[in-house]
Amino acid sequence: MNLIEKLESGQRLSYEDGVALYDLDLFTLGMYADKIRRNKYQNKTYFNINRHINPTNICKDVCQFCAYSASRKNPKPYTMSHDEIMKTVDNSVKNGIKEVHIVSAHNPDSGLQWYLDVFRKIKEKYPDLHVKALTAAEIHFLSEEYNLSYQDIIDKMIENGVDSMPGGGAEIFDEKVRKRICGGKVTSDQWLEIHKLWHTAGRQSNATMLFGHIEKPEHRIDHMVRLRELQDKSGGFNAFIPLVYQRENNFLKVKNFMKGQEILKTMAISRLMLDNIPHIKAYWVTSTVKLALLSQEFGANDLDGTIEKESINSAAGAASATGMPLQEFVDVISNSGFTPIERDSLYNEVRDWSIESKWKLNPKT
Ligand code: V47
Repeated sequence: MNLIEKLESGQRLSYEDGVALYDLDLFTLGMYADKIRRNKYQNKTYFNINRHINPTNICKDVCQFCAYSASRKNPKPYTMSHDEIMKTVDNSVKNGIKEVHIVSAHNPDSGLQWYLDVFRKIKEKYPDLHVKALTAAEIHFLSEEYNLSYQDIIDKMIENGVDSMPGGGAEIFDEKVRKRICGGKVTSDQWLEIHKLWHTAGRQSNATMLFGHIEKPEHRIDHMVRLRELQDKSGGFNAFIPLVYQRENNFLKVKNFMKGQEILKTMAISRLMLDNIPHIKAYWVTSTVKLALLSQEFGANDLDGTIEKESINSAAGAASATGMPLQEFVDVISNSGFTPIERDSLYNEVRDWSIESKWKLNPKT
């Protein structure tokens, strides 16, 4: 069976097929990715009302792509107090957030208990607020600092109110590329092992991929195949999030920025390769809002959320420092021809905002 026949029949694609997909033209890829997306979700695009909190930028690791951690590129170290974090959560809850997404640098001074206490405080005050916290990279860091197993840290996270794990820290699994861009932090096998343990505990998580730096298309496909293999066994990944590399204020010297076409191709190929991960998220923070909206026609069915404030990607040039107001978020999805569906953090549908918006504009209808 040739590649087009496989795409027509929906047969699982091999690593070699995945690499060959990059030789197809964008519209062919888009057509097949869109077909799958529409079969599963029709015209719906999911988003949630969330808040990102990045409590500290002091980091023991030096990832070459990172502009967020305090270093000679960003000489402004900070650590938020629990009071500051709680005030932020209080304000955001008043603004209607349903999820708080807490990820940080690997700060040896903060301490495991510091994290656990803040998760517990949030959960005690707001039992219905979904806490998505700690990347596999942070779990690995904490396990080394405190000489605890991954399982110990995971048990403590669950005891203290963490509901799900974000997908950060995956970067690119290929060991040679990984060594160059973030040698010294969690390895690919360890990242996958931590998510496997999390899924075995009955919990769900996401998976990211950082692309558009020094990696090649075959590394992206290898990354997707490794995730697909784990998902076959553990089944706990909700969403795959291809993160477009932002090139400002960091140590990686990347001359050629990816073209929009390559970003859309990667979005479509993610949908085609990852037949067992339900949601493909176009993270507007790194792709730009315009490309995220276009990605809806190239396999993506989720646009993350309103965010309110974001520090990691905005430090490297993304226009996400202040999030996006809810009405604007809903409007851009509607105006691009899709139906904005608010979801909870585990992808249960909460509200159809196209109806809500119409009602707001004309309360009598
Ligand atoms: O892990 C760091 C990435 C990630 C850069 O799980 C960069 O729902 C681009 O993981 N250019 C953090 N990316 C963000 C993240 C995430 C975001 C949204 C949703 C979810 C989810 C997870 O940001 C890091 C790293 O891979 N990152 N520097 C940069 N220069």
